[in-house]
Amino acid sequence: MRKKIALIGGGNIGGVLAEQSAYRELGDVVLFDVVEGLPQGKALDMAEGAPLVGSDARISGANDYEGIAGADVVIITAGLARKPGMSRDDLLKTNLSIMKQVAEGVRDHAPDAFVIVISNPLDAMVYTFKEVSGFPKNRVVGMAGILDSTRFRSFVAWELGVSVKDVTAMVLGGHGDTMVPLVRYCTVAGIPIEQLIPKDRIEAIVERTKGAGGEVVALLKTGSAFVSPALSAIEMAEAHLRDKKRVFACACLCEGEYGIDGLYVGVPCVIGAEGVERVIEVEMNEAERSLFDASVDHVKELVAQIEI
Ligand code: TXD
Repeated sequence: MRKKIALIGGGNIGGVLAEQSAYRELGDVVLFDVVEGLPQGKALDMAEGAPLVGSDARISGANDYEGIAGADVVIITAGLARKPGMSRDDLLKTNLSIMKQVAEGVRDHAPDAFVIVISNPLDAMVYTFKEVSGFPKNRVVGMAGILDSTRFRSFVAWELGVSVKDVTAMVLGGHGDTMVPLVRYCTVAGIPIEQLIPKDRIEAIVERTKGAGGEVVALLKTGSAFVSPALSAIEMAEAHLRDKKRVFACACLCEGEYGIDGLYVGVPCVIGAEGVERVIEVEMNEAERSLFDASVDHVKELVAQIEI
């Protein structure tokens, strides 16, 4: 019996999520959107391509929440994406009302699901979903740090001309301009990058990582990055579905960890069959901790604007 994966939002990221979920046979896929025909059309197109990748996963589209009934995993991209010149925070008001509606739909039709929130502003949206749905914190997580860490890894690999597979990195804090790429924890096959890359180039890579989302938005002009965000969420979903105990930077509800009480913030965590199985507290030096605390303060300010 295949698992059921519901994708709430059938747009740019939702389409890649559906394709990757189905073609990797992570489970049967239901693509949900409010636009009539959009999820059904995308699902039918992907289903017709399945013989070419040998996938027997069922793919369908829905405009009613009944279609997601009993989903084991829910990934949420419902909401507006940035346009050039916009910050992620500019999306708060519009996406907040959407997220409340989505949280009620998921609560009522997929009450046992593991939920990955992608919509921006991420730290506020995942908090909103948790508050409205009432789901336990291990079953509600935000996708952000894994994407930011992946971007950091790519930039380091390109700088050194090495395989992306051999670069590990961690970006913590809020998913915005205050995010914290932890240089000391970035290695190439265990070798700290401070032994391999000059300081000024590391600083340039850190800044590019923090601005990477905006760099793509400026180029696309009509939307934001969608392949790398989708692939990041797929890693998280697969870690849960296959109980892989992967360690990722994700937006997790911190209740005491890092001295944070009751906020979703990007921290290292272990994802397995139970969802977010634990948060890992890493040591930070004074400079790193100061940047992390400033990022947490920004998340606090953002969440303070939310009226549930
Ligand atoms: O790292 C991250 N977390 C970010 C997240 C990385 C990139 C993109 N980030 C955010 O994801 C972005 O700022 C948006 O808030 C979401 C989705 O981005 P995407 O590029 O997929 O946006 P689209 O293509 O506009 O798709 C959004 C879909 C669209 O088809 C709408 O019709 C649908 O959401 N939508 C809804 N679906 C269900 N229910 C409701 N109420 C609804 N409203 C809109």
